[in-house]
Amino acid sequence: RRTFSSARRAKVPLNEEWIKHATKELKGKDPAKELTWHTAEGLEVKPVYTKADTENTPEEIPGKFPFTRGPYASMYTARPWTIRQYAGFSTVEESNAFYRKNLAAGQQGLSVAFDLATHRGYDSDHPRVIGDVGMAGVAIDSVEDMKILFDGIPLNKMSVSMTMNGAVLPILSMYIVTGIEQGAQLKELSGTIQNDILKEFMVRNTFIYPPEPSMRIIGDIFAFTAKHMPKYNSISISGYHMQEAGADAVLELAFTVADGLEYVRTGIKSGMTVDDFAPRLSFFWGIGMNFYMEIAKMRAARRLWAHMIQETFHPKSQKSMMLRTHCQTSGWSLTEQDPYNNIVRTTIEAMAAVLGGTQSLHTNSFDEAIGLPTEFSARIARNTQLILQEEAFIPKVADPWGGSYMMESLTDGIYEAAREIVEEIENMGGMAYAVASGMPKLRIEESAARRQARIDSGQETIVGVNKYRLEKETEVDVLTIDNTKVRQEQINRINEIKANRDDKQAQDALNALEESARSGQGNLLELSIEASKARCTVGEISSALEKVWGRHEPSSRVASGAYKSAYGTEEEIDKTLKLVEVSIYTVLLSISGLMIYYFRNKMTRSKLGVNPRILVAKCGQDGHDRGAKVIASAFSDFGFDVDLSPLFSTPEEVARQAIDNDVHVIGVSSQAAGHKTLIPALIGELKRLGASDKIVVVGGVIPHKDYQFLKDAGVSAIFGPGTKIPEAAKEVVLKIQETIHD
Ligand code: 3CP
Repeated sequence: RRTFSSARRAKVPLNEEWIKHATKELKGKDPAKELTWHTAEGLEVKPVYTKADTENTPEEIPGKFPFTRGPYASMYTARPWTIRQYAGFSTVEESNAFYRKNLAAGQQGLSVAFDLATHRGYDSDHPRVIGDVGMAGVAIDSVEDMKILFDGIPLNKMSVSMTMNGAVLPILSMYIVTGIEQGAQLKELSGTIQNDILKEFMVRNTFIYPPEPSMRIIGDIFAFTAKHMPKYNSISISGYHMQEAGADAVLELAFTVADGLEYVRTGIKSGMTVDDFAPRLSFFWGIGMNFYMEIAKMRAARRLWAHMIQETFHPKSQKSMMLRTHCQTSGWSLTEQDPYNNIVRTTIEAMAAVLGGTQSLHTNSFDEAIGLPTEFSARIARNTQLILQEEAFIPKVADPWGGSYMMESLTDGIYEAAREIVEEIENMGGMAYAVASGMPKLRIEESAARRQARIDSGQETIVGVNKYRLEKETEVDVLTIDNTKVRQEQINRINEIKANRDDKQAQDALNALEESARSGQGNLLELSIEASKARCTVGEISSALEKVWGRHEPSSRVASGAYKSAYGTEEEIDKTLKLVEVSIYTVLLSISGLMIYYFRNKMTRSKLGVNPRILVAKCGQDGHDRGAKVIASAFSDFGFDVDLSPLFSTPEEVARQAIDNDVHVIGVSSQAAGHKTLIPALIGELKRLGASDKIVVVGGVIPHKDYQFLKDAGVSAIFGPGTKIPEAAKEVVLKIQETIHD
């Protein structure tokens, strides 16, 4: 059982008079005991709040330090949040058409999603990215691609956000060169680059280089944009991905603020004062289904950031302490089952983001747990925001929750709990040290496993998944991408660019980058701009630096014990484990009779040894590993021997690991739409190596229409989102038994 410090307990006891009334209503039961709720963060939420709860709450107004009530005084009453939908579809031509259509239909800012090959600094012709090109976003190889992406979209007027971290230098420089070649001035370019590498090492995994040189890149970007691009937000310090990876609200807030403090130190180290660049730091939160907590988190975040910056760096400008943020509704909260429910979920989450005072918002499409969004689902997602903005009169009041007994108490509670963790990290020496120690990653993984156990055990309800499940699910359309075609088109364009550029100019620019990486001299963004002008590709710019710094190799650990401890009592988990045995018994008994069961079971044990072995694998450049980590953790709690494949393995490498580790099962987790290319390649390689007896099961975001394709390719079982892990474990054990008998 977890224990929390006193910061998470309610400060003021329940109102005495209310207790009397409630006790009567509950027919004598103690309402404090019966009705007090503990959130996933361990925060105590009372059934009622009264004036006594806010006695110590200071009087605050929006637009004034510490900005709890919002960064701007007038907030949405003067200017509503920016409707900024995150999108990118395979090719630059399709993405450009989509952006233009959406802007015409009411979207107000752009947000570019890149494919995973681009994120990891590979050109589309690289052999490691065969299954990734154009799958989860747009493929960009050179400035020529970027120019088509923004064709007809004037970059001196439109603010553009780009989610890019690993390959931030080539991508940001290509955007800048596109702006220049469109005729814009640098000082006119407005938008945001994600550029948040620390959280990549913790959760999102699209890093390229090791931490130290990665932080130098950030310092160089801060310095360049502070000097030349005053309207540009140089970073989007992101908690979103932590929440997606399983962090609760307190962890998300604390780790993000701690990341922010580390970035401020990075900027100061590269020669600036805090006021030179801190006003252009921006934030990014994930907004899940815990409505009150999410609003309180956003209010507490602004207060915590303002206090920490003031106390640590003593800025002169108020703007240096003002937290502005983008929000995205939670992708993880979307369900594959009864998917139209996701429209409702997204609306609730969008309301929390808005009532929490976001500056910019992406609302998810309802079909994102099944596949890539269609034009129809994207329209509903955008209209959700338009309706909140233009029909519901929500923007008419700044911070409407201000003064609520409950909301102010919850804001204080989250502030204190998060501040404790921020201070713990600062005392370790800051987030760079904490990340190197693995502490934040492990805490997030434990939190993810605990949350999954709360859901699997029914402590948390998900309508249509663990309660009120439909007997028959409706099929919904999802977008299909012909990855082979996209890849070939990209390769043709790379060849054309290389054939037509001045090779010496390109080589000189790459040499200058390599030299700067080696010597530590010069500004890497400035040099990347020269390389992009010379038509060097994303892959070339990335490898010029990789030659000096190498590629970062992540290590994988399994957070065992967390699933089991949150599932319930030891007895319950033992019951689940027994269930596995009983179910094997029942199935085998019914098909083959007692003797055969006895025989099989004995045989299985002697062949399996003590524990079944599974390799939990990610293939290709898909670094979304929450699912893989939760499965690894839970299966290990169920008694499996679990190996985790290194991230970014090719199908061939996964096959080799499975043979070397002598596993019975390979469980591939796929979140980035690469399954139709990567899984058949894995099974083909197993066959080639004479290891066809290895069972392949797949989990993650797999559209139903692809199930048969995967089964025909040799996949034994597919576990979609919402599968209860004990049931998956049961099925996997059965599959192992079957194979061994066959
Ligand atoms: C705003 N302004 C106002 C008011 N409100 N002026 C007067 N009164 C008001 N009430 C002004 C601001 O000062 C600003 O001008 C301008 O209007 C725009 O407002 P803003 O608040 O800066 O809004 P915006 O430009 O939309 O910028 C929002 C932030 C930015 C700051 C958060 O960083 C941003 O857009 N971030 C988006 C990040 C993003 O899209 N990420 C996608 C992640 P000045 O500029 O002149 O001051 S997608 C990841 C998905 C998962 C994955 O990774 O795979």
